[in-house]
Amino acid sequence: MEANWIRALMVVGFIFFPLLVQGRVRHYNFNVVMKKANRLCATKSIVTVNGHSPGPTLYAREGDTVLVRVVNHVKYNVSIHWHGIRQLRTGWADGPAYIAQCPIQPGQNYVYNFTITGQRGTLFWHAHILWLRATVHGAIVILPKRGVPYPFPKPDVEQVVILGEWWKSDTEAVINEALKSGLAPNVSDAHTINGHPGPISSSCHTQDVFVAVYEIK
Ligand SMILES: [Cu+2]
Repeated sequence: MEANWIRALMVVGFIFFPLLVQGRVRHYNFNVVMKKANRLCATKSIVTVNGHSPGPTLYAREGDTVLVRVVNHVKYNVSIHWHGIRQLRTGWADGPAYIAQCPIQPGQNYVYNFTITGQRGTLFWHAHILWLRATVHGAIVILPKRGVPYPFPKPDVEQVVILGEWWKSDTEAVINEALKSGLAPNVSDAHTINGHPGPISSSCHTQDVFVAVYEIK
């Protein structure tokens, strides 16, 4: 009778202990697609992840494994770098094109597979080829393991803030021109908060303004 108990406990332990130690697997789909964007009284097509710039925020806990399937639907070669993530024995998931991997060609896909070990906080991901990072970027929020607090009081609200830049012209044209001439690339037309320049010159488009919605409990 007692042996059965021990056996049952061992079975439960074998199932749940690895879950506690290793964490969950988090799946994300990144569809790299073109999208029309209106900013600073001008419209242009930009490269995005899932039609948004900044793209989706990744959420994971320390110890989790992150799987991101990137499908390339644009005419450019693409790769994504997980900025600040320690790639322990997963160098092929780091992202720099022609260094850690061959870029993902148009019509192709690639699954980034890495485990987050020994780090927490907010990092970011971005394209790591050409100048696609101008619009292909987003945040990675790494929460502590369940039951482990941050070393500061729990905030009332949390908001991801990504600072970027906006060029009215196509960013690939900007970098190509600079490489051809040998001169510095044209400076951007505006800085952005979460992809929005703000109503700086005039407010042609509602997309110029970033609006944060808070629910304070
Ligand atoms: Cu980076």
